[in-house]
Amino acid sequence: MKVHKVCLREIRMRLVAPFETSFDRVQERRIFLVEVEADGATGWGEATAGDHPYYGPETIETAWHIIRDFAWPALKGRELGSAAQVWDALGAIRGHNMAKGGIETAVWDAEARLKKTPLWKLLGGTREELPCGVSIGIKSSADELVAAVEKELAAGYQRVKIKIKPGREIAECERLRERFPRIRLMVDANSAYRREDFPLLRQLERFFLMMIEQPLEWDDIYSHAELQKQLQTPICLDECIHSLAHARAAIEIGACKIINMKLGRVGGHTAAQRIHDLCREKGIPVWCGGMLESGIGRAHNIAMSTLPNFTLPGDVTASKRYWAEDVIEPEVTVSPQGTIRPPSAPGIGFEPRRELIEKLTVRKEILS
Ligand code: OSB
Ligand code: MG
Repeated sequence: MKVHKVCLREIRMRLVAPFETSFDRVQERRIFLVEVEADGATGWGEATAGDHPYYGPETIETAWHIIRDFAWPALKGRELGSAAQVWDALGAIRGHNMAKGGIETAVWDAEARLKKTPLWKLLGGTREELPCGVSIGIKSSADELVAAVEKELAAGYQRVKIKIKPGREIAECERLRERFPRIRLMVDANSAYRREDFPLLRQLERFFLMMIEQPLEWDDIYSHAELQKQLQTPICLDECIHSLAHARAAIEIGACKIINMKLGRVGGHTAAQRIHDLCREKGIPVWCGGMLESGIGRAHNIAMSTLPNFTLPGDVTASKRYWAEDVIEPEVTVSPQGTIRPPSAPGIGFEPRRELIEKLTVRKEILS
């Protein structure tokens, strides 16, 4: 297989409601889509970088530069046995996993379409019904938070994650536990706490959280191991895990008991499979995180989540939770039991809506 042509494209999509984390509040999402042509088939991927380097180091601008000036030259004219070789073909490029993931996942989609098979099967997926959770952004009041949780539970979602930041976490968890004593509840701090906050984080133990996601700094695996020693509640790492080596280090020193997998943060399906396999061997469950993706990224998340060790509910939800109109056909839907069934159509299993995508495009560049 050879990649003949790449189309880089930025689209703008407005979220149905603003999404707030400890580092950001977004309503207008800039989305970077990558389309490849390989042996006559078309494949789509999403590079999940955004406006700013406040989640991880990349932005749309850096990802565009890396794909155009380094990833594409590394792939151009190269005979690939399979999409599984793209990750290693890009091996000279250090970091920039969202850029790599954008193009790598697109090649996987193209290969699955060439083989007329669903991508999830090509990846070795086995799970036919995926449990879904929701990620609820920071709200302006506790009443609003309670109402948001109520709505998601009524829709069937199987676990609730709330975003926290220092100062309101205890009161919010208290309020939610009073109202919903038995739900599967977890928190995500997006690195908002420091070593001085260990006593505060220990107070979260009484809420019986499923896990505390990424409490400490994005590059500080070691301090998470120190914190985990003081906690019964499992720590789940998100921002800290950019590679197989990070995952191994985190597991071996006891920095986490669970890993959040994101295709962008780890660099695509091959990197995710390798981390998945290591976690499986070590008895560490994984789940699929989200980056407010369009339907393209969502479809790839679904495919990845069919791997056997994705045993916990992911942040993969219905298109309509985020978008009035998604860029794929059909949209992603969730059953009343809070599950998603992987599609049976070839490739990512959803068709990109070209006309809509064209209409939403603010910039485009073709590489050939
Ligand atoms: O930390 O998981 C995160 C969104 C943007 C950046 C980081 C995160 C998130 C989410 C949203 O939690 C998950 C989703 O897409 O539903
Ligand atoms: Mg997170």
